[in-house]
Amino acid sequence: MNRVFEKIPILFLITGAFMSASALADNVKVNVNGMVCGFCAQGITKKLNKTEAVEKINVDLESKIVSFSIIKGKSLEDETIKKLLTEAGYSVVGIQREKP
Ligand SMILES: [Cu+2]
Repeated sequence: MNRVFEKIPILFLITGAFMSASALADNVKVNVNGMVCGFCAQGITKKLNKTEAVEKINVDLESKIVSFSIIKGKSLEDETIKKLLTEAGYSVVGIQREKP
């Protein structure tokens, strides 16, 4: 069970490297405390998907980073990200955005 989730970040890193050249959306990295297992990762992914503003969500439990891209033409404020994750029971340590 755990092994599957360990491989997911690597897959996303590889596909992400190919896609970042063409995508123009913001890439967001959120440092989150409190994520401990695959269920946390699933829950957070679901929460973010509900906003319908993000894609390519990746949860890296080891580095405690949730990363995703903002869909072109949509936006998601830092405050909203913080609120969503805090409501889910996690604490946001920091948010970084980078334009490709
Ligand atoms: Cu968990």
